[in-house]
Amino acid sequence: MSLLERVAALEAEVKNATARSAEEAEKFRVAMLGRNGAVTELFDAFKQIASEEKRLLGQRLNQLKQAAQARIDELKAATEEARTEQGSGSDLSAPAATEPTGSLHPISIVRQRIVDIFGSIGYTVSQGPEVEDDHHNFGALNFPPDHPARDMQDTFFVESDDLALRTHTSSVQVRVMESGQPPIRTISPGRVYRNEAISARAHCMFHQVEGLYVDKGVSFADLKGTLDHFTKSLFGPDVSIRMRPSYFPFTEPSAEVDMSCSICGGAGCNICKHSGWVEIMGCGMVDPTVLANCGIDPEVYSGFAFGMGVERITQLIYRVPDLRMYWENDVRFLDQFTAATFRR
Ligand code: 2U9
Repeated sequence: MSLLERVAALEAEVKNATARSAEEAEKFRVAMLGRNGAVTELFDAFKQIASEEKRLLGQRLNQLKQAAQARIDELKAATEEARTEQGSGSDLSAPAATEPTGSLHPISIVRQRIVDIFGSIGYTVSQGPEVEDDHHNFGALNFPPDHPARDMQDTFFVESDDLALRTHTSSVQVRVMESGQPPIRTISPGRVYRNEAISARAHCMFHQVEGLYVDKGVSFADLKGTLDHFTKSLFGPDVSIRMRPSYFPFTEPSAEVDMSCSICGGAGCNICKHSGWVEIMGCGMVDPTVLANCGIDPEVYSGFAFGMGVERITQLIYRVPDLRMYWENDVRFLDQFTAATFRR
C-alpha cells in the first residue's frame, strides 16, 4: 500500500470511529496518535520520501492528524456526557459537601449576648471614637489633673497630650449625655486601650461594655436589681451578686460587683481562689459633678453606671486560662466556640 493509500484508509477509519466508553476513546487515541500509533508511524515514513512528493502528502497528513484529534475529542466528550448522565456511582441525593466555615470569636459571642440582655430591658447601643480628647476621656468624668490614669504609663497618647486611645468607653456615654436629655438608657460596647505590659492576666487592648441609666429618681436599688437581672440572665438563675464599696472618680457611691462563683457554685475552687466569689464588674451612682459637666441638671436627674471587661466575663463562661489566647488566632482555640457552645 502506498503512503497515500494508507492515509486514505486511516481517514476512513477516523471518520467511522466509535467508542462506548472513555477507555475505548483513549484506546483509539493511542492507536492513532500514540508513540507507535498509525498516524505517528505515517509521519515517520513521510520523513523518508522524496521531496517532490512531500508537499501534497504533508498537507494530507496534517489534515489526517487534525481530523483524528477532533474525532478523539468528540468521542471523549460524548462518553463523558453519557457517564455523568448515567451517574458516577455516587449518591446524588447526598447533601452537598460544605466548605468549613469560620466561627465567631468568643469575645464577639459574649459581647453580643451582653448587648442582647440589656437590649431586652430597653437599653440602646451607643458607639463613639476610639481616639478621644482629654475632655471626653478624663475631664468630664471628674479625673483630677494629676490622676495616675492620665499618665503616659497608663494611656497611649496620639500626637498631642489632648488626644489618646480611649481608656474606657465612658467617653461614649459622656457624648450621649452631651447630645441629649434624659431619660437615657444606653450601653457602650467597644475596644479600649491601656498602656500595660502584656501577660496572662492583662493586655494593652481589651473590650468593655459600660452602661448608663439617667432619669428622674434612679436609685442604687435600681442599679442592684438591674445588675442582678443581668448576671442571672448571663450565668443562670442560681448565681447571686454582692457589692463591695469602691472608688471611681465618676461615680459616688461606687462598688465592685462580685458574683457567686459559677464554676463551683460558691463552694470554693481555683477560679474563685477558694473564696466562692468572683469579681465581674464595677458600678456606682453617676457623680452629680459628672452629670453637670455633661449638661444634665443633677438637682432634677440621677443615674447609675456600670462597666465590665468582656475578656473577663468570657473567661468565666468558657474557662479561658490565659488572656493572650484571645489574640493569638490559633484555630485550635477559635474552632471551639460557637453560639451553641455558650455555657453558663
Ligand atoms: C459615665 C459615668 C460613669 C462606668 C463605670 C465602672 C464602674 C468600672 C471597670 C470594670 C472592669 C472597667 O473594664 S474594666 O477595667 N469599670 O468599674 N465603670 S462605673 O461609669 C460611668 C460611665 C460613664 C458618664
